Amino acid sequence: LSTVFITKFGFQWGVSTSAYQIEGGWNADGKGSSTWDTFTHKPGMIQNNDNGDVACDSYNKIEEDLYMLRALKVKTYRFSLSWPRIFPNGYRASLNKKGVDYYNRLIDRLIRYNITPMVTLHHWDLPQALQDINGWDNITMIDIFNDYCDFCYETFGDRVKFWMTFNQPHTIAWVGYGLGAFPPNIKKPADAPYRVAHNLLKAHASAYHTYDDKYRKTQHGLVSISLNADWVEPLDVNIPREVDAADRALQFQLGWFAHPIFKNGDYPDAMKWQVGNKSELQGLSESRLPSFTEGEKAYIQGTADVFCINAYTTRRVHHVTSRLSPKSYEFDQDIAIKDVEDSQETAVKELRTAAWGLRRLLNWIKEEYGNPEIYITENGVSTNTATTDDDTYRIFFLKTYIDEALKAHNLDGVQLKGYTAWSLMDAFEWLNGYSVGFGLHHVDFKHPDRPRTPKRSAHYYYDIIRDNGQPLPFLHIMAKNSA
Ligand code: GBH
Repeated sequence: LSTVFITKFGFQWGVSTSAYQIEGGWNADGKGSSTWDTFTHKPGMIQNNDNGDVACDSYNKIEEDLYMLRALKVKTYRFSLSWPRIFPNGYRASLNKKGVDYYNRLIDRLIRYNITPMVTLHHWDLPQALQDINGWDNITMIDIFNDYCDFCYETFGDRVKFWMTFNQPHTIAWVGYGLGAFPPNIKKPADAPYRVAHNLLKAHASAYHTYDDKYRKTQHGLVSISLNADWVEPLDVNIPREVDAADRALQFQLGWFAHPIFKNGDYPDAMKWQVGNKSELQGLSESRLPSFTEGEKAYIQGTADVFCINAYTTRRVHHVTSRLSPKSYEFDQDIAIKDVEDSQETAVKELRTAAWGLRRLLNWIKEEYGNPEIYITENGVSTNTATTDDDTYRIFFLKTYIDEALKAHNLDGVQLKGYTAWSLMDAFEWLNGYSVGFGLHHVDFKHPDRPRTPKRSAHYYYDIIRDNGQPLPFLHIMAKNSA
C-alpha cells in the first residue's frame, strides 16, 4: 500500500445515511406515508419482512447519533430529509411543523459541533400521495418537487450550505420503473425509465435554478445531485469494440444524468444513437429516448456546482450484438455484464469490491466532465449482520478504497474535495432489510433502545480523519514510545 495522504487541508471527511433507512417514526407526529412504507408493509417484499417503521429510531435519537459523529470527529454528515415528514401529502399545504422541528434540532446540533450538514432532498421515500398521481412519470412532479425544495432552502438554508437534489436518479428510474424491484415496482423497461429520467433531470434543474434565483446570493451554498456509477472494465482493452462497449455502459449509467447536467444539456451520443436506432428497427415512429428542446438543454446544462458520486463496485462488460427484443433500457446497450476476476465477494451479491476501480472511475469523471470538483458521497461495504464480530473486511475496504481515492487526488490531479463513508451505522438495507449492514457502528435491532456500538472500522476511520488520509502507523508507535 502506498502511504499517500491528503496534503491539502480542508478535505471533508464524513459519513452518510438516509432518512428511511435510519429514522423510523414512520407515522410519528403527523408524518405521511412514503412509497417505502407502503411497500415494506406488504408481506413478502423484504427479507424477513423487515421494514423501516423503527429502524435505528434516529427520529428519537438525535443525541445518540451526534455522539457517534462527534466521536469519529467527522467534518461532514450527509443525511436526507424525509419529504412526507415535512409535507405529509407531498404538497406545501400539508406542512407538518413537528417534522420541520426534528430537522431544525438535528441541524442546529450539527452546527453547534462544527459538523457541516450535507443534505439530500430526496433519497427515494416519496410521499405515497404523489405516487398516487403516478410519481415521477407525471410531469407535474417537476413543479411539486421544486416547491418542496424551495421550502427546504428557505427553512434550513441559513445553516445548510450543501444540497443534493436526488440520491441516485438512475436507481429511481431503472430499479423503480424498469426492473420494478424498488417502489413503485413498475416493470416497464422499454420506456418508463427514460420518461422518468427526463422528468427527474428537469426537476433537478428546476430546483437548481430556484436556489440560484432566490437563495444563492444570501445563503452562499452549493447545489448538486448524487449520481451512482459502477466502474466498468472492458473485456479486452486491445479490442476497440470492447472498449466502446465499456464506455457505452458508463454513458448509459452515469452519462444518462451527468452528460446533460455537466456537459451540454443533452443525453450522451451513445444513448441517442443506440436507443434511436433500435426504436426505428422496432418499427416505432420515434425514439423511446425523449428529446430536449434547445431551451430545455440550456436550462439543464450546468445545474450542479460540484460532482457528487456514489461508488461501490466494478464490473466487466463485453459487447453483444444487437438484440431487438424485448424493448428495454437493458438491451438498448448491446452489452453483457460479468464479474471482474480481481474483486471480492460481499454480503450483497451484486456489490463486489475492487478498490482499483474507484481510481479509474474518478479519472474517467475528471476527463469526461472537465475536471470538476468531486465529492464521494457514498462508498462502503456490507457484511452479514448475523456475524458482526469480525470487522477486518471493512477495515481492508476502507484502507484500499480510500488509498485509491487518494492516489486519484494526489497523483492524478483529480479535484477530490470530500468523502462520506456509507454508512454511519447499520440500517434498513432496502430489499435486504437488516440482514446486511454497511455501518461503522453496529445497531442492535432486537433491542428496544437500538443501542449503537462502534465496530473496529469506526476506530480505523477515526484514525483516517485524524491523519487526514492513511494513518501512518509509525507515528503512533513513536508517540506511544515517547509517552
Ligand atoms: C446505495 O446504492 C444507496 O444509495 C444506499 O441507500 C444503500 O444503502 C447502499 O446502496 C447500499 O445498498 O437489487 O437489482 O434491484 C448503491 C447502488 C443501486 C445497488 C440499486 C443496489 C439494487 C439493484 N445500488 N441496486 S436490484
